[in-house]
Amino acid sequence: TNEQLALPVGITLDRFIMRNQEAFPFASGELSQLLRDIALAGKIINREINRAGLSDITGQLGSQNVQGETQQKLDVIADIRFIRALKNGGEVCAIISEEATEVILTGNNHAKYIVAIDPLDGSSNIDTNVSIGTIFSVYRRRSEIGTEPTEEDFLQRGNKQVASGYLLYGSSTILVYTTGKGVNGFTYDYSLGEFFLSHPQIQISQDGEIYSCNEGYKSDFSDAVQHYLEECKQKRFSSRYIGSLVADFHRNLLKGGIYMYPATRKTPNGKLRLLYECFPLAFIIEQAGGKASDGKQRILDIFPTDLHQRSAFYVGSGKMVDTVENYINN
Ligand code: AHM
Ligand code: MG
Repeated sequence: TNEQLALPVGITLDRFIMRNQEAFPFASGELSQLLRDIALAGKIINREINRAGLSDITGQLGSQNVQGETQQKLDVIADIRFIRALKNGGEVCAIISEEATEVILTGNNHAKYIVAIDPLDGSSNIDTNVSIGTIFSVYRRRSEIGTEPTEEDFLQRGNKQVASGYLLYGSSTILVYTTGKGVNGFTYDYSLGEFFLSHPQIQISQDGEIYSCNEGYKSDFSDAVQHYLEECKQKRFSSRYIGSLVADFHRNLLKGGIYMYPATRKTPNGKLRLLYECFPLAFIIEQAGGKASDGKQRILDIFPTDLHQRSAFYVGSGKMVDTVENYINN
C-alpha cells in the first residue's frame, strides 16, 4: 500500500485546484491560476527562509550576494517575490502590501482581481528561527476592467473576499486557503517540491481551551478583556502565544482556542491590519465554523476607509469569541 511505501498520499494542490475548477465549467480559471502563482511564490520564500541563517553569514562577508544584488532583509525579499509572481502571473491588476504605503499597480489592467498581502508576517521572529507566515486576500476589483485600478478598489468589506489564505513556514510548511467552500490545508513535501492535501475540510471546534494574547500588555487592556483573561485562568486554559499571528491562528484552528489582539494604550485601534491580517483570517475562520470579531462587530462586516487600517481582533472557536464579546458589550 501507499503507507507501506511511505509515498505521499492525497492529491497535489495543482490537481485539487484543477478539480475544483472543473466543477465550475463557466469559470475562466483565472482565480485558479492566481492561487497557483501564490503557491509558487510561497515555495520560493520557503527556500529563502530555510537558508536564512546561512544568508546572514554570507551577508556579513559583504553587502552583496553572489548575483551582485544587495543583501536584503527577508521581509523585503518576500515582498519582492510575491509581487513579481502576481505581476507575471497576469491575473492581478493591483496589490496592497504591508511593505508598501501605496497601491502597487501591476500593469495588468485587464485582470479582474486585486490582492492584499502581508508577505512575511511575524518577521520579528525570523532571526530566532521561530515560525512565520504569509497572509493573502483576493477580491474582485470594483473599477471597470481595462482601466487603471485605484485605492477605492481595496475599500471593500471583508465579506466580499473571493479567496483568502496563508502559508505557515513552521516545522513543516503548510498552505491553507478558502474560496468560500470550506477550508483546506496542503503540506509542502520538500523532496518533491509539491504541496499535498493534508488537511481536507478543516473545522474548528465550537469551544476550546487555549487562549493566545500578549499578556505583557494586560494592564492596558479594557476591564472587560481583563475579566475574560481571568476567566480563562480560572478554567485552567492553556496560554499559548508565539507572537506570530499565522502560527498562533493555525494552532487554534486545529486545536480549538482564541487569539486576541485588543486595543492597548500604544495601539488604541489594535495592532493588526484589517485588509491583509484580519479579513483573510476572518474569512478562513468563518469557513471553518468559527468566529472573528473586533469585540463589537463581525470583522467581515467592517467597511474599511483606509488601506492600512487597524482593528482589535478576537478570532477562533465560536463560543470563546462570543464570551469575550459578551464581556465587552455588558
Ligand atoms: P508585523 O506585521 O509587524 O509582523 O506584526 C504582526 C505581528 C503578529 O504576527 C503577531 O501576532 C503580533 O504582531 C505580535 O505583536 P506583539 O509583539 O505586540 O505581541
Ligand atoms: Mg503583519
